[in-house]
Amino acid sequence: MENHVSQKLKTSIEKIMEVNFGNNIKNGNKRQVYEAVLTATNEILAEKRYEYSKKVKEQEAKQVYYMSMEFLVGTSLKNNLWNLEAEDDIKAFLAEYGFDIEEFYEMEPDAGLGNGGLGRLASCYMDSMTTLSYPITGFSIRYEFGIFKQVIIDGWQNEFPDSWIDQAGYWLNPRADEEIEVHFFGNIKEHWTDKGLTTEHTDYVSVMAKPYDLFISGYDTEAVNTLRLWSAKSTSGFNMDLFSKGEYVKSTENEAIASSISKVLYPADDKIEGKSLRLKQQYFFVSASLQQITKEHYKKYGTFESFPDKAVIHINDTHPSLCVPELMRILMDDYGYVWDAAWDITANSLAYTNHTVMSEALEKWPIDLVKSHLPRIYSIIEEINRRFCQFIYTNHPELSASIDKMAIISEGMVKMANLCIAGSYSVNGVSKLHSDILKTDTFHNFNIVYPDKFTNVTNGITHRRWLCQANPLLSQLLTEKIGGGFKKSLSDIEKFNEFYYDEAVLSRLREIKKENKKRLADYIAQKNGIEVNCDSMFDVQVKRLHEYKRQLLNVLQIIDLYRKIKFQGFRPLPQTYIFAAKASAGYFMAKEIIRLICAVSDMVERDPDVRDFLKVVFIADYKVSLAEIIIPAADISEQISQAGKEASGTGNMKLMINGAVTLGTMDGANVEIYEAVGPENIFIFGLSTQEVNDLYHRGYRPEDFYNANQSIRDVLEFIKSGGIGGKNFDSLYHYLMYSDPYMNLADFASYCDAHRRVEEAYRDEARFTQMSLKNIANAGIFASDRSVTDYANHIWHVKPVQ
Ligand code: Z15
Repeated sequence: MENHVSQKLKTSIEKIMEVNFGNNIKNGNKRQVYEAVLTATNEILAEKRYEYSKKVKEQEAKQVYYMSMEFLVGTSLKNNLWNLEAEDDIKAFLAEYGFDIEEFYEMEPDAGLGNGGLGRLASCYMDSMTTLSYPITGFSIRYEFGIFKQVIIDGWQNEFPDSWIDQAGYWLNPRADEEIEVHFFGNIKEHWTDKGLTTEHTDYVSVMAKPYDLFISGYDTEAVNTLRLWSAKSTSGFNMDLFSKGEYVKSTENEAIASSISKVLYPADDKIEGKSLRLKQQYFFVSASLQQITKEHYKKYGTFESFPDKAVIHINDTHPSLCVPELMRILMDDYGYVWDAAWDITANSLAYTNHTVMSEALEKWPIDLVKSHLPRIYSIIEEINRRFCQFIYTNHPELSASIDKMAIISEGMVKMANLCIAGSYSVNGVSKLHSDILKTDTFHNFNIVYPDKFTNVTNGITHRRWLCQANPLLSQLLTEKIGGGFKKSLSDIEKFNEFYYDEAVLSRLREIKKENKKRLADYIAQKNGIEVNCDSMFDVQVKRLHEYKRQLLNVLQIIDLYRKIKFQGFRPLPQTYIFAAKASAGYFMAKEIIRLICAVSDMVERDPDVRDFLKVVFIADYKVSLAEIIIPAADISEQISQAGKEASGTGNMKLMINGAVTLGTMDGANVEIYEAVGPENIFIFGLSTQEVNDLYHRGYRPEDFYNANQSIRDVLEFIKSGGIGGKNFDSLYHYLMYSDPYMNLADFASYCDAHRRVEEAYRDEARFTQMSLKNIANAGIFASDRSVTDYANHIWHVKPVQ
């Protein structure tokens, strides 16, 4: 039975072909029909959005405003059609005219408005909130260029601009009627009025923020939410005087400076970039968003007393931390509230998620930078800091010695995490382990002062994209065996455990994995020119390239394996190692690791003694749409970060739900995967967080592990001697021997041993498929539907709007 939405879509596609192109589908070219399909789908969502937002308004429902510098949206066409339950109909409809919907899917570029886990999490949460009919608005920047395109030349990563809007701009709905002005630089003047001492911001530079709304669909719901992306432009267009004088370049300078704010996403994941433009980006989207939110609230309620009951502003990592002083500024300067009243409203409306404990990722800004760019904001931060320190001295004299660490301003810097903790009513980590580390270690003192603020919400993923859409064969099998209810409530997937001994189901699982491996093998053949054996075990490590994630440890094991095959007659199970990762552009060590992976790949490929047992593939340009091809094909999921460093991980969950078995350390959400599947369905190795800390405090010396282990010596000397294709990797050799900050060498032996256990398990086909089934069937708790329900009930206190 054809649904109502499909019918509407078809009519609309036909109409758009006529109106936009004076054509019809039959005679249309691919580009025209592509545009018509996207435009029609967007229109359906716009209509649904209108109906839903009316209900939200009528019910005066409390709303979530999710502030994030990143939303890693990926592609939208397939997701939207699938959510609208119109995919099959539209596919058939297009096929009637000789168009293959898969080709349209491939034409759509990823909206790569994020780096990695943090940005993708934000997008998963938008999907789940919408599916569960909660009102949420995401706020971010309409970057003209998303995360760079990665091209590998001779093993070295090169970056190219990712211009996505031409081909995917159909989803962006401009709202010129809601432009907002944001102020930078200038001076502040204080003067007395009948309201007391007031502060005026003068001589500022204005930038206009123009919103573009991207509609977020949900599955089996009336709800459609919006992701509002702000674009920067100058207030004045260009300078007509200069233009008339023939100074063409100069005449457009102001516009160029203003629009640079929304030009490009910073490509550093988990590492701070203390640049002026980055600070401007942060304030730009925070200020525009909060001005809009407060304006709407005031129009409706005429007061901000009710603000914390009607709105919660979520700060995704510290990047939007200026929400704290900006909300204070708006309440005081624009609406006349006095400090205490403004603080009461602010500190009861903001909630903060921390995503890392790595010191280089904990944001801090030089005082001078904040002061010059945002003088009014800086003066407010100073006052927040003064009162905060006063509070600590008065109420926690025992912490006086720690005041430098806890202060919002100290050592010439503004400490953004401290600002967020002081200014939010809730602070959460993203896995049980990570949230514990926040309380006992990173923010130990804050936990003494505000014990009730700290909570945990373990991350989750939307299984609709990562299972149903990415792995339709597995989704089909699940539907046959346990019914389709899991699409809306993933806890149903637990029923799949019943098929643990069902030979037919186990063999179906193997067939499905094989098909997915073939799909990936085709991609690899086409892009890398490498033939991989689909009967070999696919071992996958896909994520950003970072030292702490230890792709290097993975390569060391591979080199060890290579040497044992080549020189010691070892005959392992045939295995294919698949890597994909972007390194941030200026991160030398990360790029060296990519170069090493590529060199090992070449070396193995050229060696007839080895290549039938071992393949190594580095797939370039990892992104959401590529992840959707790689992840369903994985047998083994490598999650090998140094314990205590990966806040959660979410790739681990995507791989698990697609039947990959985790090979990992007790880090982040791996700990909870371990609890969910049991020790016999996961491969755990390496030092625990506690052991890492102990070793660190005793003094870690990588040479000790070198001296104690023959394999480590062989591998390191092999690298040093030019064994890897005659290439020079001295920098990596020295890094490992004399620094090794993430203790690769300490975990090497245990990691190699884990690999042998993996091989042994994989050789027992029946047993391995059972492990795989257990992983699928116990992935229910990692649904982002569960995560957002936790947020809604325990942090945001919001209810669905039906
Ligand atoms: C990022 O992707 C993450 C943390 C950060 O502080 C930044 Cl700046 C970017 C990741 C964590 O590394 C990862 O463990 C976690 O799963 C993800 O955020 C989502 O919480």
